[in-house]
Amino acid sequence: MSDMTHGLLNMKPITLGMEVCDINLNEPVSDEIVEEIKKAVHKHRILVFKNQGVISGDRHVEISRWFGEPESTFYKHPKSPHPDVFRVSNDEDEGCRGVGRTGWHIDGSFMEKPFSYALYHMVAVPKKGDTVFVPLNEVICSLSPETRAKWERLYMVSDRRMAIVHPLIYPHPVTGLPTLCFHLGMTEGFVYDHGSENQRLASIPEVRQILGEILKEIVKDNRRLVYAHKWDVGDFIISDNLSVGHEASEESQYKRSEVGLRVLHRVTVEGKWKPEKNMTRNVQV
Ligand SMILES: O=C(O)CCC(=O)C(=O)O
Ligand SMILES: [Fe+2]
Repeated sequence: MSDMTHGLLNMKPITLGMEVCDINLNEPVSDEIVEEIKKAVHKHRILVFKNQGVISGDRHVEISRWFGEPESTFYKHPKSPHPDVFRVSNDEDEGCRGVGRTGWHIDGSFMEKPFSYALYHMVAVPKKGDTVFVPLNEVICSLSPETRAKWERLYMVSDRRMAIVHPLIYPHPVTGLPTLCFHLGMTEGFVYDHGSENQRLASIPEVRQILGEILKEIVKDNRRLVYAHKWDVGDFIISDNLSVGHEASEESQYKRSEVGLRVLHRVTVEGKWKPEKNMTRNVQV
C-alpha cells in the first residue's frame, strides 16, 4: 500500500525509514524531486529504492553529489567501478572483507566532520547478509534518566592517530534532534565533561563498560529498535549517516562457497558539520 501524502514523493513506511516508489534512479531525476528526496532523508533517516537494476559507479557518484562531495578515505579495491565507490564483499577477490564488523557505528566518526550521508547499492546478494540499522534518536529517548545524564557528559575519543574528540550526544545539525557520534569498534576512550574544569579521562574498565552499555541499549528488548535490511539485488539505500547507527550482520561475512557472493557498493558524502553540544541548526543541506 503506498501513501501519497508526502508531497511529490510516493512513499510507504518500512520499519525504519521509507520505501520510495516510482523513481528510476538510472533516469534523470528533476531538481524538484531531488529537493524532496533530500528533505525526506532527514525526516525518515533511511530511504530505500527497490528494483533499481544496475547502477553504474558513475551514476552512483552522480547521485551522491545531490548531497555534497563524495569522500573516500578507504582502501580502493581493484574491482571497484569508480575511485569513490567502496566495494564491500564476502570474497576478497571481489571487494573488501570485514567492513562494518567491528561494532555498531556511524561512518567517519574518526574525522573532525563525520560523513553526512551514505549511499548503498546492492550488486550481489547471498542467502544471508543483512545490514542492520538503528535510529539514534530513539536510542537516546529510550535511555533511563540516569544513563542519559551520564551519556550527556561523555565525549568519544577516536582510536585514529588524530584522536578526534566528539560529544557522544549532540543535536543533529539539520533536525536538531539529539543523536549519537560513536563507533563501538574504533574508540580509544571517553572523556567526561570535556572542556570543563571537571574534565576527566574514563578508566579502561569504564571505557569497556560504556561501550558495552551502548551496545546493550541498541539491542535491548529483543532488538526492538533495530531494523535489519534484507537486501535484494538492485536495492539502493540513502541514509542520513548522522542519525542512524549501523553494522554489517555476522552473516554478511559468511563464505561465498556457503551462502553465495555478496557485493555492496557504498559512497559516502563528505562531512559538513563538526558534532558540537551547542550546534546551530542548518536548514540547508
Ligand atoms: O556490509 C554492510 O552491510 C555494511 C558495511 C558498512 O558498515 C559500511 O559499508 O559502512
Ligand atoms: Fe559503516
